Amino acid sequence: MYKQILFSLCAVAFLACNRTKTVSTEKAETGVCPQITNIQARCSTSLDGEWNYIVDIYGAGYLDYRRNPVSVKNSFFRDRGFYGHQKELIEYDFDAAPTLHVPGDWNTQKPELYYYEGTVWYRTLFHQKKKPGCRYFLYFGAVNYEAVVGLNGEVLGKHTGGYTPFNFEVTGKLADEKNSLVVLVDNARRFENVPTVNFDWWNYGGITRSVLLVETPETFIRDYCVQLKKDDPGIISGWIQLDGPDAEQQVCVDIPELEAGVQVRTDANGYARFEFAASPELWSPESPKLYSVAVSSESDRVEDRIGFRSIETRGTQVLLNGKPVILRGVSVHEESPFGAGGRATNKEDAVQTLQWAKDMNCNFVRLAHYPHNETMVRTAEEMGLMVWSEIPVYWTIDWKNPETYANAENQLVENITRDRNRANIVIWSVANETPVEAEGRLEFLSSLMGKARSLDDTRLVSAAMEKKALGGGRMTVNDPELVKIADLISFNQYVGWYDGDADKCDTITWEFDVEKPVFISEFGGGALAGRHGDRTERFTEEYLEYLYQKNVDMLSRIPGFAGCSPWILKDFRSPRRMLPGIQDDYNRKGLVSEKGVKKSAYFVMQDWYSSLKK
Ligand code: GCB
Repeated sequence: MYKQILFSLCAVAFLACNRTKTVSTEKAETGVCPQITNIQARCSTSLDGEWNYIVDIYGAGYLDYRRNPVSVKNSFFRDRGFYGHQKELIEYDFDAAPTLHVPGDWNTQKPELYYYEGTVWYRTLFHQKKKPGCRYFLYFGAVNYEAVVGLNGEVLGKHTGGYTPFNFEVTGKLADEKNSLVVLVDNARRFENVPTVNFDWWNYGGITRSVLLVETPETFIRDYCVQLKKDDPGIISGWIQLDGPDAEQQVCVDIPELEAGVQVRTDANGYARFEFAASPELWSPESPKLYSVAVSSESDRVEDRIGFRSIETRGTQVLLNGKPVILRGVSVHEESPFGAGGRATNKEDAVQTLQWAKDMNCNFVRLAHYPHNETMVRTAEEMGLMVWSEIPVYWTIDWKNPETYANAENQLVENITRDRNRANIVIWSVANETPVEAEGRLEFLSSLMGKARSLDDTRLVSAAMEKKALGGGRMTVNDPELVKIADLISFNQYVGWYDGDADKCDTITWEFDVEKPVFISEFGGGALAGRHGDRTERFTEEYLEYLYQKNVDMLSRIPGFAGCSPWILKDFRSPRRMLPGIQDDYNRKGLVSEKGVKKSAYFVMQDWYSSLKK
């Protein structure tokens, strides 16, 4: 469907970034320009707030009655509105339409949209005083799942993938007075998408993260990488990428607190590598030290807070800053911790969620099953939590479809581009519980791992795999080929829930024929907070507590055990979970309920992690 509208609506739109012959190379087929990193440090105007919306189940805003695409001027991108032009036949009006808050999902803002999946038009109006010599970009933190973006009646392009940022250049497209920004959002699930049609979380639709109008100089610092050099903790190294006509410039990196820095010259592509000697205090969960880092060019300057650390494996150990560390983790979905549910969007959401993890004695969170918002990652970094960062290659992906691969890889690239300067990210994960026997899967996943490493060879790369019974109570990971290329033997196991009862844990011995750290990326079971009974009765707190005790005993016996991230910190919405009176659209595997009540199993983990700290 989008192909149709894009071909007809966007014919002229994809020149978005071509106003000057610059080193900016937009993805021509989508109109999206290369991602601007560290967006919160840029000069920008927030476009968050109340946006008018129109639910468009039949696609009437862009298709005619034969389902042929209408012209842009007859589509809702035009934002013409009946009440201003009552002599014309116009059957929509954004001014008179109700509003949704941006950022936010539509499902939890409007009861009538709770289960809605499909297309919704969003519109906001804004004014911007344009400064001569400046460039302007519209930046979206994330829109689930597809977004076609129009400004002042012109379609700028399309972005696919619900959890990563994207931006369009709008220099020369801003009006002097009022600007109309229209976004057509579609969260319909499709087989070829990433994730595909089947997943165990709520398909929250909408403009789920903040929208900014960003102002930059003509030539600006679009991206950079500043980190400890791999295998040399006495050197800080990285690169800078400029964007604009004045590509060759003097650029500097300066860390005043360390009295260290460097000056280099960018090449004709606006790119320069650098390295310089420095002895930073290293970032760690115990001491999450971040430094103010200034990156400047002749025409631009941007500041960041950056930490320095190393992460590697040696045999069955994970080494943080050269020392063995056990990853005391928990898995987390991006949902608000404050009862109302819906997508988590802000700092308060992040602090509350991560504080539950800290109070459980965690030093690590698995941000499942897709890239979480940047504030979440940065808050975890400030609070001393290492992060497993993941893209939504989940379950039964369309492995042999090249477009599906390109989409997955694009989400990976956008995720790494946004977060490569975050010291707390220690693992890039490319998939979760994918079927080992599926044709094309191994090529798909090994290409993704290769891509992650080509973009960033300083972190670990893995995936959440599955387990396999070998007979006689012996168990192992079921993915020998992927284990060979991953840095960890990381897999989900549900002994005591999907596989037998909790006592089964006592009967199992784990064995692995590769010497790598073993990370249990999920285990757990369901309980409704406040529901009590015998420890053999499912969905009671007693069952869950016992399951955790037995799992903890079992995990402690795993040879090469390097950590775990039980499933999951908080009960989360999922339409797969329909048991009335207990689930009611919630996956109940949280250690904390959706209302913030800690279940007794939470304290099992808290005690165990406390003992592992010593
Ligand atoms: C899993 C999935 C996770 C599910 C969980 C469950 O293995 O990775 O997304 O939510 O199991 O609750 O069944």
